Amino acid sequence: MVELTLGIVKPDAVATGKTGEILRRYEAAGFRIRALKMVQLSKGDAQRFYAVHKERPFFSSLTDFMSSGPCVPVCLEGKNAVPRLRELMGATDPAKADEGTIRKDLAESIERNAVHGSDSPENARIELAFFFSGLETVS
Ligand code: FUP
Repeated sequence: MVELTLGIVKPDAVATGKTGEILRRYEAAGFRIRALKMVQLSKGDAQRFYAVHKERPFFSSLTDFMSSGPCVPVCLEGKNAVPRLRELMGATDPAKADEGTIRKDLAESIERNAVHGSDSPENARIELAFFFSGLETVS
């Protein structure tokens, strides 16, 4: 099934000049880019985006990091896009990620882990709406 998902090139990867390489990998894996921008989240934006983690011990540090510099949210289209993007990203902790995944090759740590990808089609819809209006998404 062709579906949409949200990828984010996170602030660590933008700051270290890996945006182009990550976008290249999305396209090389067969995803079509349907929307793209660069934004800097406020602390409050990051808290809203990661609200599901608000009780976790890493919430404060995670939301500081996510608001520390610009990030690049991307709307990606493809067959089974949600699970396929998760595969391409690798495990949350880059030390545990499979060879050849974005996080294995390009991420620094479990927190500064280079990319985000929605974990379900329902969350993809919510997260895409967080970053993009209908007008910003091409068909
Ligand atoms: P993922 O879906 O792989 O991005 O991972 P989670 O939704 O479990 O976690 C969201 C983000 O919280 C991760 F990308 C990084 C951060 N995190 C930590 O900083 N420490 C942890 O122990 C777990 C997650």
